[in-house]
Amino acid sequence: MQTILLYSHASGPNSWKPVLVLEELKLPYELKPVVWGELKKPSYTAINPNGRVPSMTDPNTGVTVFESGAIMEYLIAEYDKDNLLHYTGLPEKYETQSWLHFQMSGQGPYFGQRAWFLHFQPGEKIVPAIERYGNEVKRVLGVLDSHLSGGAEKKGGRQYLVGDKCTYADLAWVPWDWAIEQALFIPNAPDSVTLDVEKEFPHFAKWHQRLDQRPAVVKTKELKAAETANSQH
Ligand SMILES: N[C@@H](CCC(=O)N[C@@H](CS)C(=O)NCC(=O)O)C(=O)O
Repeated sequence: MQTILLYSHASGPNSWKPVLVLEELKLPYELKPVVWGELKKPSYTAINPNGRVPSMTDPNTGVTVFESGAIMEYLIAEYDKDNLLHYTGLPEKYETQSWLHFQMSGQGPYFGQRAWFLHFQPGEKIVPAIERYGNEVKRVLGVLDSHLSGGAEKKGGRQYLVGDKCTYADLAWVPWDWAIEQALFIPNAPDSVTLDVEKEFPHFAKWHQRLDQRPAVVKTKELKAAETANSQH
């Protein structure tokens, strides 16, 4: 099998979502770091018209894919032949897709905007925006926590979002979840939205810890730290 090329950036969470699948499935891949200044240049928008990372080219099929969720789905469809990270039967197949799409629409943008307004928005801090996205982050965590608690339907709670195994949908949430306590709810934030993850969302916290212990997740986290240290921005 030829090496899959993943265009990425060390510091954002999105590039690390497909890396988790590549690591879990033990596929040969190479990270092709793209510096921020190159993202909107034609040499890169030819690969990803949206000028963001990640994107992927696979010399084995000649396929190019952009958007982290789409890359995960591609890798699963093409290479998870033993169904390690997905289901083929109903309803689990579509439940898994639902959780991935919720991650793409509910976690990525809200967590991302919280980070933007807290850390990167130039000029004065816009507190209502920071607060709005902080509350949305908490709302999304509440949805996960409630589902993982299992409710009356599944006493003792769920180990994973769908069925009884870790799927690509669980993994999709991990890189943004790494940022919650380090970057999204920092002690000197200029708003009044605070968060104690373990106390407020205990089922979510246990699930995240469970995922964080997987060897592929540990390896990806180490790789992210090493790439961040070497990154040229
Ligand atoms: N929905 C996209 C979001 C991609 C995205 O926003 N990536 C960030 C890095 S984590 C990026 O490229 N930022 C550069 C920019 O906004 O110009 C995905 O999930 O792939």
